[in-house]
Amino acid sequence: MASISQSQLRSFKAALKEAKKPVALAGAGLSAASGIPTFRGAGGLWREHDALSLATPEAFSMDPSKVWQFYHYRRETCLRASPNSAHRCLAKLLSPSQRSKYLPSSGSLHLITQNVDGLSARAGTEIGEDHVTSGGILEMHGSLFRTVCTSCNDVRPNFESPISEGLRGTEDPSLEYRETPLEGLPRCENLTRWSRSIQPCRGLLRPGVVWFGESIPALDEIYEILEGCDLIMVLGTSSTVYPAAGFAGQVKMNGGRVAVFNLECGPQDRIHADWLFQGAVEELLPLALG
Ligand code: BJW
Ligand code: ZN
Repeated sequence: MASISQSQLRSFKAALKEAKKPVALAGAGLSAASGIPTFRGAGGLWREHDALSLATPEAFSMDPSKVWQFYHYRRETCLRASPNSAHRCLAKLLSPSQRSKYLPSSGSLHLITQNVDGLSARAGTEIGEDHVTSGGILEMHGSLFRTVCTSCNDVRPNFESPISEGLRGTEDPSLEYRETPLEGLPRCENLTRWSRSIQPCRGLLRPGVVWFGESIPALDEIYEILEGCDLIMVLGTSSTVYPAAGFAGQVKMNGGRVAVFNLECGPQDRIHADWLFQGAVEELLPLALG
């Protein structure tokens, strides 16, 4: 059970209640209690592979079968998982009908999540279209439940289980790895004109996530959200992956305050934190919101 100083708790709550532009930045630790493995902790391995070594465009072009089986396994895990108490707390802060208990009456929260698991949205808050003005959830590293066609660039939501027939059954890592032939991997259904007929594109799909070395599509929007942010809650992230790892420092530099909630706080956290709540976020956040 997390132990938490009552005076720290009171001062954080008071600051949140006065925050003009609060932001929450979430990482894998937010979903750990839902059974979703983090990247850098125990569980950051899939079969014998470091999860991070599969999260690159190079890994996908070298071995699309392996990378798709890794993402198929994660999609299936997430589809079976449920949001935890930390997701539900954030959903209350995001909800127009409940947020006034925790935020100033005119205030709204922006949740910038690095997670691709869709659990924050499933906790009750829709992913907004206009994040900058209305608050809401921004999935900065994309989503497991979106695909992008490598031929025609079509982007669409996809919650199919399994995502393709060729991947059916491969989500069980205790079974021996068998390569899925390219034609059995997820293929694009986008209708495309081929000379006189209209047919599905059939290009190879990729997961709609942001891999290392790729740009963050919503970065301008994020910087707009961070501008004028006077309180950022940093929740369950190792703060080792940029640009997200720089957000707390940026808020601090602009005169804002930083509250860190993490099982194991790292050096980045200690530099910036005005409040350092060490423990499980699914226990700490309900205490902090009371
Ligand atoms: C709990 C808990 C509980 C556990 N309660 N806590 C500047 C300097 C150096 C390098 C770069 C730089 N700018 C960009 C780069 C390159 C690169 C980068 O940052 N590399 C670093 C390794 C140094 N960044 C990029 O390439 C980004 N693109 C970019 O910046 O484009 C422009 C550019 C490109 C190249 C050069 C320069 C500029 C893109 C980054 C994309 C990251 N993608 C991934 C995969 C997404 C898809 C997928 O899920 O498969 O995103 S990698 C992975 O890391 C994933 C995560 O979102 C991300 C962050 O991980 P997170 O969430 O912090 O998880 P963990 O596991 O690290 O930590 C868990 C934490 O939870 C721990 O602290 C635990 O203690 C805690 N915890 N249980 C509370 N119950
Ligand atoms: Zn296509």
